[in-house]
Amino acid sequence: MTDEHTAIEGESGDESADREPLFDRIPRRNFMKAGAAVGAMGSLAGCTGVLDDGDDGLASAGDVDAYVPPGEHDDYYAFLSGGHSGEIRVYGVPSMRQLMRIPVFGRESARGYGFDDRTSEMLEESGGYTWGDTHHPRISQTDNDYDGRWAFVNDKANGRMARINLKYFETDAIVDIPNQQGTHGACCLLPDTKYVFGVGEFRVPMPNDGRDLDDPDSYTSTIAAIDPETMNVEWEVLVDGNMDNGDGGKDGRWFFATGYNSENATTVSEMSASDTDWVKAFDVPAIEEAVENGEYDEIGGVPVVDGTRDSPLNDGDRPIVRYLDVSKSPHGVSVTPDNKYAIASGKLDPTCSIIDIEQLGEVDDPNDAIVGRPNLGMGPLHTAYDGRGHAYTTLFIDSDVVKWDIERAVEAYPDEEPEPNGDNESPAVVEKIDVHYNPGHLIASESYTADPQGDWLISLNKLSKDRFLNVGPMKPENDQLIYIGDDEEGMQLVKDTPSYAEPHDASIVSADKIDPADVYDPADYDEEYVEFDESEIVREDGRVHVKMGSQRNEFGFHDVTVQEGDEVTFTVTNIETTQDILHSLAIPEHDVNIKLAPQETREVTFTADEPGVYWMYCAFFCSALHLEMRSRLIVEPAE
Ligand code: K7E
Ligand code: CUA
Repeated sequence: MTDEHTAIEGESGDESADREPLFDRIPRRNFMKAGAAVGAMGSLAGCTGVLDDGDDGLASAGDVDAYVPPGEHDDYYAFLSGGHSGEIRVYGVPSMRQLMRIPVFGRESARGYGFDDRTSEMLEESGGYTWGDTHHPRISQTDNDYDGRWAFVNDKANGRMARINLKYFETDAIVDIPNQQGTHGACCLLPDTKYVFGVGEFRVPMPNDGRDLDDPDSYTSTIAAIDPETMNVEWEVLVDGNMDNGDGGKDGRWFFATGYNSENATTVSEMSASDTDWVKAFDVPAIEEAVENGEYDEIGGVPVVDGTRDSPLNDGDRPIVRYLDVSKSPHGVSVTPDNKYAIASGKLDPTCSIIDIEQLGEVDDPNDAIVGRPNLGMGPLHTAYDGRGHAYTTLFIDSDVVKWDIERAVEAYPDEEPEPNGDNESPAVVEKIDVHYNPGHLIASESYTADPQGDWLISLNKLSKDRFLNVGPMKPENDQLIYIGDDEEGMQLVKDTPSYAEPHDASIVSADKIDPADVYDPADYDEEYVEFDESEIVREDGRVHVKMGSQRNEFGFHDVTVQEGDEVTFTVTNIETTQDILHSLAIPEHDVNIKLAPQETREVTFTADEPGVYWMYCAFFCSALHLEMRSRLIVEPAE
C-alpha cells in the first residue's frame, strides 16, 4: 500500500513513524496469550503501577499500565462507530486517545466532506440524505486476518452500507441497498471478505411502493450480499420475521443473523410476546447456487431469493436458510475465532445460545445444533473473544461484563445449567466486572479474526451518569478499557473514556496491519492534478473553470474575476509533498469549503450569484504566513 509519496520526509522533521512502539510487539504477543504476569509486562512498558485496588470498582488489583507517553504510539487502532452522528472515530489503544474522525453519512466541514463535487455527488447518489446512523464498523480480512484495506459500516437509518479506504482514512463508496429500510447488522463473509453483508432490520412491504400498507404479516426483511470491490448488491435473501445483528463464519459457508420480531408485530408488547425468536443461518454456497440457477425474483434491481420457511428452496436436503429457535429476542451474534460456534445473546433472556457450526450442516432439525445455553445474567447483548477459550458478554441490565468458558458451557448443557432466573449462574461463568453503566457492545483486540490478541477489551457503555464533569442533560457515553490479558488476576478496569453519541460496535486492529499514506497519490483520484505554475482559467458560455495549484502561502491566482451568474468550478491541488501541510479553499458567502492534504486535488462547483469581492482563504494553519494566504474572487455585476 505504499507509494512513492509516502516516504517523503517532511520539513516538519517528523520521525515519529520510525519510533519503537510502546511495548515490544513481538515477544509481548505470545506471552500475553499465555496469560503471563502483568508485572512482567509492566517491566517491558516501564510500568508505574497506576491503579489502586480500592473497593470503588475501579480495579480489582494489579498494575496494568495503559499509559502511552507523549510522542509514543499506541499498539492498536480502534474503529468505533459514531451512531447517529454518522461517522467513524479512530482511537489509539490502550491510550484511548481519539486520533481521527471519519465522516461517512453526513457532511463534515473540517474535512470538506460533502463540500467538494466528488463527495457531495457520492452522498447525493446514495440517496441524498443528510445523516446516517453507523453501528457496526468491520474491517476487511484476508485469510481471516486484517488486511488493512477497508472498513465497512452500515447506515441503520437509511438502509445503506459505506466503505472507508484505509489508505486515506476516508469514505470512498456508499451503496443505497434496495429493499432495505434499516440496515442494522454489518459484517464480512470470511476468510477473504467475499461479501459484506447488510442485515435489514425493519420489515416493510416488498416492494415498499404503497402496497400492503396495513398488512404487517406480509412485510419482510432481507440480508444483502455486497461485493466489497464494486460495492454492488449481488443478491438478497428474504426471510420471515425481522433481523437484527449478523456475523459471517470464517470458512465461507455460513452467515448468521439474529431477529427479535418473529411475531411480525408492529408494537413493542406484541414484538416481545413470544418466548422464542430465531437465529437464521444462511447457507451461502446454497444461496449462490440458487442465484446461478435463476431461482429468484428481481426486486429493486437485484436478485432476491426466497428464504422464508415455506420457500421451496428450504424444502430439500440443503435448505438455504435454517431457522433455529433461541430464547426471546436475541441481539448480538458472533462466531468464535476457531469457527466452531456462533454465539447469540439473549437480550430479554439471561442466556446465550451456542450453535455448533459443524453440526448445523449435518442435523435434520437445526435446533439439534444448539449445544449450550449458559445462564449468564440479565440482558446479554454482545460477545467478544480472547483467543484463550473465553467469551466476554455484556449484560446490559446488570451493568456487567461476564467472562465465561465456552467449552465449559457446552459441557454443562443441559443438565448442569440452572434455570435461567438470573440468580443462579452457569458453571461456565469465570468472573464478572462492573462497568459504568449499561454496556451495549464490547470488543476485544482482533476479536473478529481467527487470532484475537487477548489483551484489551473495550466496553461501550451507554450511560456515564456522574463519572465526568456535568455538561448538561445530554451526558457523554463511557467507553471503558479493560485489561483481559491475565487470567489469574482477572479483568481489570483501566480507563474511562467519555464519548460523543454514540458508539455501538468497534473493531480493534494491530497497528502494524494498517498502513495509511502520508500524502495522496494523484493516480488514486480522477481530478486533474494542477501544478502551481500551470494554473489557468478556462471560460466558456457562462462557465468558468479555474484550475490552480496551492502552496505555502498562495493560491495559483491572486485574483479571479467572474460575472454574476457564472457557474464556477475550482479545481485546486495542494502541491506540497510534506506531510501534515494542509491547505484549503474557503469562499465566504458561497458555502465553498474544500480540504487539500498534500498532493490532493479537489473540485468544487457553485454559482457566483452576488456581485462583490469575496476573499478566498486557506483555513488550515499552514505557516506563519497562513493568514496572508488569500486571494480575491471578484464577481462583476451582470450587465
Ligand atoms: Cu447492540 Cu446496533 Cu450492534 Cu447498538 S447494536 S448496542
Ligand atoms: Cu494554507 Cu493556511
